This record gives sequence, structure tokens and C-alpha cells, in this order.
Amino acid sequence: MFKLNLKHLGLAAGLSFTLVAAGCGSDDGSDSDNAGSDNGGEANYSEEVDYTITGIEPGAGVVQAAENATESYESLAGWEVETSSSGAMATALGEAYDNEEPIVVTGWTPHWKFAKYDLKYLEDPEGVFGEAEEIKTMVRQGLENEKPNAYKILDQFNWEPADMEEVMLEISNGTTPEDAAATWVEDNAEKVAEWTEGTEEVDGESIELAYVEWDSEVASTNVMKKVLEDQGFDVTITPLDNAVMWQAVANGDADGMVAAWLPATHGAQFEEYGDQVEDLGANLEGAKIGLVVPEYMDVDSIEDLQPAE
Ligand code: PBE
Repeated sequence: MFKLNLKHLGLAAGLSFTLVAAGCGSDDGSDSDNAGSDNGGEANYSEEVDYTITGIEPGAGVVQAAENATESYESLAGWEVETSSSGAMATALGEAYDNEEPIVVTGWTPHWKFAKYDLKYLEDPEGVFGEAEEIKTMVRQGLENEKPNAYKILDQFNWEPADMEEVMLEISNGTTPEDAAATWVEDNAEKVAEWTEGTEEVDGESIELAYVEWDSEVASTNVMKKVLEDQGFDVTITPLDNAVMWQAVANGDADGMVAAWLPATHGAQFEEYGDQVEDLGANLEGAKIGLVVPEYMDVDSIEDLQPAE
């Protein structure tokens, strides 16, 4: 049987599915609902995605975890993790979804994609992607003495996944990060007042936050920027690679960041830089990373995927 790669067909994926079902899945005929035969249902997904996990930025923890998964799971033997950017992953996911094509992406929560599409995490029985994660705030040493008001606001920053998702969704719908953050801050004055409680306004004091351009961190960092600006700070936010973000806070080039995913996602970075930064605790609980697929794919676990031949 010839190998048909839907990804490369481009057009008319719905039609292609029908052809695959009619042409290739006929050795039995009793099970044609997902373009497969008795032994081919899930196997076809793996082949159709070219044994490729659609990843994001090379420095992301979830990409590293996905690479580890290809080594830990027999079902992922021979698979590749394709790196690009969070934006490119989201585009690929959206295109696959619109065409009801299979796709396996490196995913995380909070993320707007779960509000826009019906998606699911693949079960990870080996725990390669860790359990529940939290997002923590890290600042440079000395910040408390030098900029006590900024320090205190960063320390008191704490919100819920639903808050972050609201900002992310706005941005994904085309609002600029600045405007989406400003709207959220305006609409959530009570919560913001808890973060600024006990601090004094300043007059143009500068503060620099590092981040990575992951959708979640674009949201949180822009919200924190707006909150600090409203308190009189002159705020710079600097997008960096993950490792460089940690390094910048560790060596004092940046004052802090609100983008530390722990204990698993950035475990390696925390190990390297943890004792050179000050850990201000979680700003969000209930985060998660893993392999994410559209709900219409008939697979539940990473173990349901098939190794490359
Ligand atoms: N993420 C979003 C990052 C942390 C925040 C899950 C893509 C990562 O994998 O490092």
C-alpha cells in the first residue's frame, strides 16, 4: 500500500480522509470511521502526522519534555519534535483543526487554544511531562532593598488560570497585548488592589522584566507591566530565549520575571540558576504541560501512538 501523507496533500483534507478510508482501509471493511482498519486506526494518525510532534521554541521546557518522551515511550520511537515558535504551532494546530486532520502538538495550560478548539491531553502514564505545575515569580537578588515597591507588587502578584486565559484569548483574537492587559486590569481592580496593597506609588522608577514570547507569558508580563506602570514605574519588558531569561534574572540584567514554570518544566533552569535568584512563589497554580491533540482523534494516551517503522 502506498503511503499517503495528508499533511502534504494540503487541500481538501475531508475528501482525502474519505479516499483513504475507501482505498486503504478496506482489508476488513467493518471499521472505517477513522480512516483505518482493525490494526490501523491509531497507526494511521502517527503516519499521517509523519511521526512528528509539532513543537514550539527550542528552549521551551515542554519541547525538552517531548524529546524525552520520544526516548521513554516505545510508541514514540523514531518520532521527531519539530521546533518553531508558539505562533507557528498555533497556526498549524488551527489549520489541522479546520481540516479535521490529525496533529500532535506540545501543549500547555493555561492557553487560549482550549477555549477555541476541542482538545485533549494525551495521558502520560510514565509521567514524562510532570504533574501539576505552577508558574512562579523570580526576581534578582538585591531587588527588595533597591526597589521595595516593585518587589512587593511582584511578590503579591497572584491570579487564576481563568484570568490568564481571558487575556490570552483577547490577544489571540487580535487585540494587542497592551490593550488586552489594560482591559483586564481595568476590569479586575479588586484583584489588582491586592497586588499593590501596602505599596507606595513611585515617580518613574525603572524596572525591567524578562519573559519569553509564549502566549501565556505575553499575557502575564503585559498585565504586570500595566500594573507597575499604573503605580508610576517606567517598565521595560524584554523578550528572550528561555535559558537567557533565567540567566538575565540570575546575573541581575533583568529585575525579575513572572514566567518560571516549576517544578518540572523549567526544572533544569531552576537547578542551574535557582540559588542566584530570589523565588517569590507561585503567581498561578494549576498549570500543566503535555502532548495535546484534537478531540476528534481517537487516541487517549501517548501509548496509543505508533512508532515510526
Ligand atoms: N510553555 C509555556 C513554557 C513555559 C510556559 C509551557 C510553553 C515551556 O515549555 O517552557
